[in-house]
Amino acid sequence: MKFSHITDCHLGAWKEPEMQELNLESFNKAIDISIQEKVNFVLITGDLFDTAIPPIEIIASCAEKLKNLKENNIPCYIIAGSHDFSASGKTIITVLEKAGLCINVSYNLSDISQSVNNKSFLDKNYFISGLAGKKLGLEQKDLLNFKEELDERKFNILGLHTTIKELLPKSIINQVEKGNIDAISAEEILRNEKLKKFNYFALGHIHNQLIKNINGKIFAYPGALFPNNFSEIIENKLGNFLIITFNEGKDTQIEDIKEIPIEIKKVQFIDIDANDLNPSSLREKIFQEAKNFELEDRILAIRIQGTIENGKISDIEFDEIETYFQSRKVYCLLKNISKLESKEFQIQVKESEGKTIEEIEEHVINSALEQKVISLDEKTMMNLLIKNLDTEKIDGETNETFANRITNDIIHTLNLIEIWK
Ligand SMILES: [Mn+2]
Repeated sequence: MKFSHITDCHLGAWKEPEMQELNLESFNKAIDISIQEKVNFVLITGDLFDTAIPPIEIIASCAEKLKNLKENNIPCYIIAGSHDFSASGKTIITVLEKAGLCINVSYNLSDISQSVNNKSFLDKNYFISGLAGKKLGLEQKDLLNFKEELDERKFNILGLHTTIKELLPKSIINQVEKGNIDAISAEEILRNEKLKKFNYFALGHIHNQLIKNINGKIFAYPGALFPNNFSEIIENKLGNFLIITFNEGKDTQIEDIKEIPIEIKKVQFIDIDANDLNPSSLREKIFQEAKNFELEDRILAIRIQGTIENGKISDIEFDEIETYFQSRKVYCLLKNISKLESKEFQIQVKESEGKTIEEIEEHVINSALEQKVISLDEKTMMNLLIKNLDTEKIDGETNETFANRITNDIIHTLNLIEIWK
């Protein structure tokens, strides 16, 4: 028998429509490959969606694809992750499940016994249970409370959406040991008499592909199905999932783990050092560097970092840069300027050191007045607004009255009473 292990699709995550489209396409492709490969079932180990209630068009696209699986009689098992899980239990996965498009095998820690009694597995050669990931990871002690008896004649799979210590790189394991990162220990899981009867630990949450045999059991993160942000685009470039083959019958074990990369678009990464440049020489440098690459129909990820010598970040003509790349026919331009600074800004920050918030506010308003960006009247009004907004809820005040009080104060300050009526 074989199954697809897919995780961290994060459908709906990207704000760029082009990237959102690729994200959906990657899911469609993974399902198409699973059908072609005639897998017996699909298991999604969390974060299918980026939020518990995603936009309608995202749900619709996903539901349409899950229907393909159903038409091919391939069950789709799912556990909720940390993104599509909500504490109140309100997740769109419930809707998909009620429509018969998937089977949620993740249980609350209190009713995990339900999983062993799940009728979906009565006549099957395999059994799946899982725990939903929570916003802050799941509790190791709750997991270790697993008390159900597994049928060892079956291939038993445990889906977990969490961080497993032993799979992390050494540098991060140190952080776990210092207590800076929460993680669950695989060795501890395997010391538990009940849990060690699972054959395959189907993991999600970590977006890199990490697979390890620990004491004869496989712990596997397939890697995210689609890169989820700028750094994943430049580091991972593409998404992945796994197809696992296991034998049936008495001596059930894994025969093969196949890594399936999903590449829909090529990615070109350009790293620009902005040190000692000004907004216009920076723009020229970007154009110069870009000449070296084939960009048509590619995702272009540009990272600009460093400190520009003169001018402000806002003086960089990003519109013009975008127009240039449109003419080069890039599929989508992603730019990261989170580590780009200007000398001017650094001086401002230095000047603010050791000052109180009020002093900084006064300084900013006064220099705006000096540069004639605002008038004296506007300065007076700004000070009043700052005062209006610098308030907190009074004991016993409801949200509604609190909001009304602030709104009324501002209407008076801005002289809007006539208009407001
Ligand atoms: Mn995730």
